[in-house]
Parts: sequence; structure tokens; C-alpha cells
Amino acid sequence: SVAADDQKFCLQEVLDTFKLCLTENKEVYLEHYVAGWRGLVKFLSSLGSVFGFISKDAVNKIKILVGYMEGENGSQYVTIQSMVKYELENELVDLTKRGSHPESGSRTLLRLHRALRWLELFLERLRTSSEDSKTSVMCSESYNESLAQHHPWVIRKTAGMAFCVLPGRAAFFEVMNVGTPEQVVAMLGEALPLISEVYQITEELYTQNNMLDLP
Ligand code: 1PX
Repeated sequence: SVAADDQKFCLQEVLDTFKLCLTENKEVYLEHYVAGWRGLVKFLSSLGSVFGFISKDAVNKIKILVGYMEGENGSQYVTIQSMVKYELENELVDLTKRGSHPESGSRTLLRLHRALRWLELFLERLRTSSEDSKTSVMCSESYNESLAQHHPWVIRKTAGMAFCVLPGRAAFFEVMNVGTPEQVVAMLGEALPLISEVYQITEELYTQNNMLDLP
């Protein structure tokens, strides 16, 4: 509706896109997965230019995936499962070292998948945080437990500096534009199980296909 269009950015809508991700037989629609990330990146940009180097990488990965979805073999890129199957069967994935397919859909999505684990951990911390909790601490703890393990020192260092300028909990909740802190907590409680399910299903797929370490 027009009224809804007038509203400013609301994180609830973004997290809701993860609801649309799962098909009936628990596969993950690439289109909605990518849309979820697009929304998250928009949110990140609203936090300031310090996070630009992070959004830039995410946007780049989103573009790669959209390129495949809209490309001539787009019908193979409907779900993450069909993408992985197609790319593996047609030898379109560099499995052990970078070669002729450095930007496969599978390796690109794996980067976002690892970041989704960070998101899950961070949102869970936000959800259970108290008024005096620090977003920078919650963010870096979540990062260290997940994504950091895949990043070289320089990136970890730069990310750590960016976390320091995150707004405090109250301001952060406000940018989320969901409502009162209680409403934010309730919204997170609803969104988290969906995000975790999408994460788990993807994790299983990559484990089964031995693809958790794609270069
Ligand atoms: C209510 C909270 C919502 C917050 C939404 C924030 C969305 C964050 C989007 C982050 C997307 C990060 C994707 C990173 C993918 C990646 O690991 N790329 C690296 C490897 O790629 P390559 O192609 O070389 O194998 C690449 O080197 C990444 C570089 C950029 C730095 C990544 C730092 C990630 C920090 C994640 C935490 C975001 C902090 C947001 C604070 C709210």
C-alpha cells in the first residue's frame, strides 16, 4: 500500500524475507535469500560509511548471484540446492584451489552463508541483551565465533575498528525501526528461528557435498 511505501526502512521487513526463503520441501529460494541480504546491506549502509567496505563486498556477492539467476542458466539457480547440484554436475566449482571458476555461485553463497551465522549469533545476543549491553561487544563476540575464523588478520583488524563505532543499544534499536525495545525483542524472537533454519539447511547441504571449505 501507499502508506507502507511511505514508511522508512524497517528491519522487520528484512527479516521477514527469510520467511519466504523455504520451499515446501525445505529447499532455500535463492531469490529471497538474496533479497534478505539486500535489505541487510541497506540497513548496514544506514549506519554510516565506516561500514562501506563491508557492504561493498556483500553487494558484490549479491551481484554475482543475481547475474547467475538472470543469466542463460537461470532456471538452475532457483534454489541453493539446485544451484549446487547444477554447478557440481557441470564442474563449475573450484573445489580445492582457485582455478577457472573463482566466482562460482556455490563459493559466493558460502561467504554469505558464513555471514548468516554471524547474524544469527549477533541477533541472539541483541535479543537477550540488557540495557547496558554494548552492541560493539556483542558484534565482535559474534564475529569472533563465526566469520573471523575465515578472515585474514587485516580484515579482522579493520572489522574490529568498524564495530567500535556502532551506535549504542538504544540508538541501534531505534535505527531498526521496529518499535519499543520490547517489540524489538519480540520481533527478534520470531525472526531468529527462521534464520537459523535457513542456516541449518544450507549448512547441511554444504556438509553433505563436502563444500564447507570452497576456495
Ligand atoms: C540488526 C542487525 C542487522 C545487521 C545487518 C548487517 C548486515 C551485515 C552484512 C555483512 C555481510 C558480510 C559479508 C562478508 C562476506 C565475506 O566474508 N567476505 C570476505 C571473503 O570474501 P572472498 O570473496 O575474498 O572469499 C571478504 O574478504 C570480506 C571483506 C569485508 C569485511 C567483512 C567483515 C564482516 C563483518 C560482519 C559484521 C557486520 C557488522 C555489522 C554491524 C551491525
